Amino acid sequence: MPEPLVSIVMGSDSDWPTMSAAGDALAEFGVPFEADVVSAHRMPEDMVTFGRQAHTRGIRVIIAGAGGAAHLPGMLAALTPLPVIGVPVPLKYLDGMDSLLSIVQMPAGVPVATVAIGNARNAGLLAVRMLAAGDERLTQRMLEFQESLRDAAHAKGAVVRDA
Ligand code: RP5
Repeated sequence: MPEPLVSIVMGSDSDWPTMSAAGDALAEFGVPFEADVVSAHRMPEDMVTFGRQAHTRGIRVIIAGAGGAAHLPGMLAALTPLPVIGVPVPLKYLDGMDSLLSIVQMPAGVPVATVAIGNARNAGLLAVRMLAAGDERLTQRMLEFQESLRDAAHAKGAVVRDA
């Protein structure tokens, strides 16, 4: 098994139905990843250890998802030199707005690249783009993927035009 380049972490296993889409996107591009629960509130010491060590293990990008008082992405951004992509996980109440605002409003100097509420697929694709900078093979695959999006949009346009 190749060593993981991306780490997908989340506050609870209940976040996995949302977060698994990030893993699916990485798998589509052949990017090795790991996935685990690292709760900022329930296992803070483990979170600190993970955040401090991730870059020493060869991880290049962290994708962190959490719901509600979603402190995990921001705390990890404070601990690691790696880019952190935050995924606001929608819960039963507030439609994920609480998660979004918890993740997106970071102070200057501690960035978290925040994707839309529940959009873990975009987190995976953004991680691929980060890794593609400096990787010609991955850049080519991303260009092909973007072409497929364009072709699909054209095909939908044709359905509308012919209606
Ligand atoms: C957050 O609390 C987790 O990220 C999860 O979204 C939420 C609920 O967790 P569980 O009670 O389902 O474990 O920290």
